[in-house]
Amino acid sequence: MADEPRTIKKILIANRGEIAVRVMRACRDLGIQSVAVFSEADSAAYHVRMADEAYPIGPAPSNKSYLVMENVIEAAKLSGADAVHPGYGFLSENASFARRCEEEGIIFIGPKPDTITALGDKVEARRLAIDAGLPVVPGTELTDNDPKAALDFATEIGFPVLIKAAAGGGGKGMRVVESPELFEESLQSASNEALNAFGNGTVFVEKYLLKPRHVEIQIMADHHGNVVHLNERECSIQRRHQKVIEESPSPIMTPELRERMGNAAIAIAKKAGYVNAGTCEFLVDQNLDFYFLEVNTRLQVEHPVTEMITGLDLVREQIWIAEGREMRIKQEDVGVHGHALECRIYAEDPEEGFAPSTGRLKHYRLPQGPGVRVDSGVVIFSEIPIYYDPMIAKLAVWGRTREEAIARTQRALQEYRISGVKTTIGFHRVVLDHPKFIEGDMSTGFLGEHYPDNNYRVKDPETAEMAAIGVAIDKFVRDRKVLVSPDGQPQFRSVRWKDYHRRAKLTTTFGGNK
Ligand code: MV4
Repeated sequence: MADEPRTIKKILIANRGEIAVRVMRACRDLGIQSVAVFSEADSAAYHVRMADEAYPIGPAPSNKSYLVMENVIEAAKLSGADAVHPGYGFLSENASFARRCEEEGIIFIGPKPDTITALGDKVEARRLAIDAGLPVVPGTELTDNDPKAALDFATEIGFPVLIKAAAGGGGKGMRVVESPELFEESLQSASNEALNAFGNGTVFVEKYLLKPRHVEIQIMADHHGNVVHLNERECSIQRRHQKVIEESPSPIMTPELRERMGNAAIAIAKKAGYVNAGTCEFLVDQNLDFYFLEVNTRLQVEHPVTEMITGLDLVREQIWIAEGREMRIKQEDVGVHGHALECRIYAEDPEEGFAPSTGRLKHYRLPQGPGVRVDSGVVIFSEIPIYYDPMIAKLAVWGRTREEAIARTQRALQEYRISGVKTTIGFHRVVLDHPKFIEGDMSTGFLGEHYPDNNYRVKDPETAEMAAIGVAIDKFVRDRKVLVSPDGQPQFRSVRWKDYHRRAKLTTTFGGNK
C-alpha cells in the first residue's frame, strides 16, 4: 500500500470482552465509529453496549460465531465499516480472514496475509530469523519427520531436547525429551497431537533450555518500510502457557541488551515485510544470552504495560498505520518511563486448580488511584459465560520504580472487589508478595517451582489461624476506635468478633478480599 492514505471512519471489532472495549475506546478518542459483533451469549455484554452499533453473528460457541469469517465479513459489509480490528485470539492470526477482508475492500488492521502465514509456521519463522541474523536455539529445520534423522540430530545437539509443532502455540504438540530411548515415541505423540490440534503434524527439534525467561519485544511497522521497537515485556510468570503477570521493563534489562534485542526484532520484521503491531518473542538464559522463539502477528493482551512506560496508544498507532500513513514514532523518541505491571484477572478458582468459574457478577468494584488502569470486559451484573476465555479484566499499574509499581498493584488488588465468581485476584497478591518475585528473580518455571501442586495457600493451618487472629484483632480494635464519636458519645453499631475472624481467615489463608 504505497498509495494514498485512506481515512478510516468506522471500525468493526471482531472480538469480545476487554479487548473489544479497549479498541472501541481508541475509536472514540479518534472520532471513529465502532461496530460490535456478538454471539447469542453476549447480547447484553459490555462490548456490545460500548459500541455505536452491533450485529449478531451466531450461537454462543465461538466456532459458530466469533470464528465464522463469513458472518463477521457480512456484519462488516452491512455496517459499512471500512476496517476490521481483530483483537487477539479468534481470527486475529488467521491469514484467510485477513485476505477475505482485503478482497471485500475492508482494511484488516494487522499485518499482510502472507506475513501472517509465513510467521505462523514456526519452522518458516525460524528460517526467517536465521536469515535476518538472529540467534536461535540450536535446532533442526528438518520437517519431513524422518525419525532416524531427527534422533541423530537430537543426539548431536545433546539431550534434553524439545520437540515443537511447526503450527504450534500454547504448548500443544510440545514434548521435552530427556534421553534417546524416549525420543521416537515422543516424536510420534507430539506429531499426532499437532495434527489433531492444527491439522499439521510437522514438528521440529530444539535444544531444551532450562528455566529460561520469556522476554518479548513490541514492534511497530508502517507500509513505508519504517520499523521501530517499543521496548520489552517480561512475561515469565505464566502457568500452562497462560501468562499471568507481565511487566515492562524486564528486571534483567540493560540499555545494551535492549538495543541488541530490539535490533534483532526489527531485523526479522524487515525480513518478513512486517506491517502494523507485532511481538517478537525471545527466550533469555541465565547468561543473558537471548534466542528467537516466534513472532506474534497481533496486538497482545499485555500491550498496556508498553503503553504505560512509553506513553503511546498502540491501538491508535495501529489505526494510523492501517490508514497507510507514515509512522510518527521515531526510535530515538521511544523511552522507558517508570515501570508497569499487569495482572490478568481470570474468572477461575485458584483453589480448584484454576477451574473456570462462571456466573453473574453480584458485586464489582474497580480499584482506582495513582497509576491504576483497568481494562475490564465486564461490569456489575455481567454474566460470565462458559464459552470463552475466562479472562475478565486486566489490571495494569504504573510506578516510577518497580517497587512503587508492585506496592501500587498490591493496593489496587486489595481494592478490587468481585463477587459472584471466583477470581485470580488473591493469587496475584500471593505471587506479588513472593521474595523472589520482589527481587525480580524469575523464569518460566517460577510458578511450578514456588507453588508446586497449584498450592497458593498458607501451608500450615496453625500458622494461618494465628495470622487470621492477628489480623482480626487489629481490625477489630481499629473499628472500635472509630466507634467513639468526637463528642465522646459511643456510637451503637454491632461489631462482632466472629465477622472479623471470618474475614481475616479469607485474607490470610489466601490473600482474598471478600
Ligand atoms: C522453549 C523452551 C525451552 N527451550 N524452547 C513454550 C511455548 C512455545 N512458544 C515455546 N516454549 C518454550 N520453548 C526451547 N528450546 C521453553 C518454552 C517454554 C515457555 C516459553 C515461553 C513462555 C512460557 C514457557 C513455558 C514453558 C516452556
